[in-house]
Amino acid sequence: ATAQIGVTGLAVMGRNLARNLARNGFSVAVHNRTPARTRSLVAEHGDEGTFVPSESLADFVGSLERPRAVIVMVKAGAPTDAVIDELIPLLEEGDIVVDCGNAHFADTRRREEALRAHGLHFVGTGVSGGEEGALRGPSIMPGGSAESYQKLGPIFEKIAAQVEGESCCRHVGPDGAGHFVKMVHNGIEYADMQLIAEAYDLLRAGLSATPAEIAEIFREWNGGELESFLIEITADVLGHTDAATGKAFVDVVLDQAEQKGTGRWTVQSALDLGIPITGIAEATFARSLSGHADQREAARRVFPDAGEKWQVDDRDTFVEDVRRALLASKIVAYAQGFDHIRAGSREYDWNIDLGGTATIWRGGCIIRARFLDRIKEAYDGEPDLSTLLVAPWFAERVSAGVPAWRRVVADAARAGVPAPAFASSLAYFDALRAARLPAALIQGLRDNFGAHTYHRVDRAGSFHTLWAGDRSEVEG
Ligand code: NBP
Repeated sequence: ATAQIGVTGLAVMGRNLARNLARNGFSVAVHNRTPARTRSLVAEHGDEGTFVPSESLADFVGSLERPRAVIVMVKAGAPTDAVIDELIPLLEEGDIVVDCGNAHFADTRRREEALRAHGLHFVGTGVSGGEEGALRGPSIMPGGSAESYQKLGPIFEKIAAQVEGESCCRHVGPDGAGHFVKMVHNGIEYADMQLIAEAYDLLRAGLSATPAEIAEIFREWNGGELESFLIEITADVLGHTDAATGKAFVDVVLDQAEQKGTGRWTVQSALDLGIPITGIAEATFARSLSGHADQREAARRVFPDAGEKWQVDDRDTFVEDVRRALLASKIVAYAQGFDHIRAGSREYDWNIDLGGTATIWRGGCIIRARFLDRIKEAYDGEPDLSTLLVAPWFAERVSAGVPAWRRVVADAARAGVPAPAFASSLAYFDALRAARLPAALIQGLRDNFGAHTYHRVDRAGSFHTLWAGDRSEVEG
């Protein structure tokens, strides 16, 4: 046995992860169901490090040092279960199975429990950054036992992206914690992209600007507080010209956003936990809406555009307003995402370090951004922070942005430009800070039709009004 770690599943992600391990000096056992992939990896990249190829799973397992660490990088779902079932009889107590696929955290919890019964560690690990990340340094979110992390930590922390000398990998928490955090990461990515798309749409409508002109605005924004990978590539995509037609690339792409389902998972989980992640939900629904071409066509016919042109008065003020509204809405989306992680951590006893999570996302992943440093500072400074919105750095930006935020949302509504994530983030902010919410009326209605009772502001206890009787109040 000579290999320190193994990878089974050598499609694009597994192949690149194995290469990353080898390039970092780790000896890597490699295996794939179809051996041709294993052979081509070794033939094309064998000189990058030490690969120990095997054509059977038994030989692969036999080539690993104990305790064995096997990374499974196959299609999520049934293929992952099939590979795990094949591995179990080949492994021995204390060995570690790492699932780096995009698994749902509930599946990870189930698998962890099943493998624990066999004396094996199961480590559901979120890996973000796509193909390039897997090869050059992804953001890595490992769950599973602390014991398994003793073996995996030094390896994963080395192959992960590094930002200012700090690794974008750290142990997230037990069983499904890693995949849960990866799921919320993807949800935040949905919100971030929707907000960027709305900002672009508003700039385009309000300024009658071309995509190339808007690319310039994003390039400028990337030099400031909004600096992030997504803002950077937005400038790139908006500035791109379609070779076939000579038109702006963004104008020749069908305007129907697709999804693989992690946004939906995030929203479903948030509903279960009772956490209002309105930004992520709006973003997920906005993608769904864009795909309903028939309904859009029907609505367009019945409610045609009035044809009035929207032209903002002052270009620079408007651009700055949109920037501030984008930053404030983005802060809301991250605040909600971190609330969701905290709720999951409490529900499943994961004890997740929120500031540490922000550190993992500073590099390697799609939502890498300058302001993640501020999130880390906020939670490190006050681990029980009630919401990121009230942490000083964020509170300042939100307060300073409120007038702009209101103008942008109002302008969008007047001009008929849909800005669901901007509007809903502002509504969330206003609801959080409201002295009184109309929830009191909802409680009254519930008591009226269903005797569901209510609490009073002036006395402890539950109460019910005899709505159909003499309207006197009784203890509920
Ligand atoms: P795929 O998701 O396309 O899966 C292909 C791999 O699964 C091949 O190695 C294939 O073997 C293997 N496989 C299948 Br399918 N069924 C199998 C079975 N029953 N037994 C054994 N092996 C089986 O690969 P990918 O695109 O590299 O993605 C791998 C994982 O990483 C997925 O979970 C994916 O969701 C995730 N992912 C993450 C990111 C990211 O940015 N984090 C990006 C892309 C993918 P074969 O060669 O014999 O058919």
